[in-house]
Amino acid sequence: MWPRSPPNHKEWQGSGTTAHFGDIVLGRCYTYTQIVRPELRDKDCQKIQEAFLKSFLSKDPCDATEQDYQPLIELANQTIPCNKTVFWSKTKELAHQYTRVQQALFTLENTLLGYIADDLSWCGDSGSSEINYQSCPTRRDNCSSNPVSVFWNTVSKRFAEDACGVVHVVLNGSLNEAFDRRSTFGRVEIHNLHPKKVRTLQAWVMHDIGGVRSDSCSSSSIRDLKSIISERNITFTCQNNYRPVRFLQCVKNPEHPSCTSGI
Ligand code: C8R
Repeated sequence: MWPRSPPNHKEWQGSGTTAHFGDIVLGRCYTYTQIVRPELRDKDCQKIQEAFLKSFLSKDPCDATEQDYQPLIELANQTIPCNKTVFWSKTKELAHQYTRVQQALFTLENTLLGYIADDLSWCGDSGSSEINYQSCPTRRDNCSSNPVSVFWNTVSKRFAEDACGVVHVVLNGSLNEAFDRRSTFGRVEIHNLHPKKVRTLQAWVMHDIGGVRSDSCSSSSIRDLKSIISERNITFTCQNNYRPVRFLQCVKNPEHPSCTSGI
């Protein structure tokens, strides 16, 4: 019998912590605070790395909580100017391409915490102080309160609470439902916008070039979104294929009819 699990035993269905997790966190923190947004150069990346590790090490990876991330969130806190917040749902790449060009705009991954954690996986174990590089729980097969899901729920909530002025969302009009109540955007973010601070939510429903045009501003899923937002006393506006974002899609498909004539 093994005293604990054998070294290669996979306890969970998801992939394990990203290799070199601690170094990546530290490196991304320095890149962001020294190069991407030097106005944050005084942040303490060593402390941020330590707080990130502490948030999940020696803990049950099916029992992560919002509180686990509070010290990290406080160390990494950052003010996003009004009118500059961009949410997205099923349009991650396109939304990021847009904020890369419009550098004054911020998705969550354009903030320090989102930048550090994007595409990483992490978890620990209640019976050991080690990082689990073998496997981590998934929401689908294991438990919803896993460290990665709880992290994105917590920081998405905070990102939405902090938003002010006119805020934007990039939605995918090539899906059956451009707005999905079960997504982080539909489940967490829209319910945490503060009506006293947020005047308008502007939705941009983007259709893949050459893809199907399943959903648009006049569809039932967007009417759903409009009614949730209006009930919260926030103004809702919607545009199909918002031109500045459409131009980015056209870079890859310059000859497509929708890119050559007036789009
Ligand atoms: N947001 C949520 N999830 C995020 C994320 C982020 O910024 N960044 C990453 N990498 N992830 P989706 P959604 C991961 O279904 O559910 C914020 C998480 O593992 O296309 O509506 C952001 O502010 C998560 O499970 O979109 C944005 O506005 C998937 O990617 C929404 O929430 C979510 O991908 C997007 O969340």
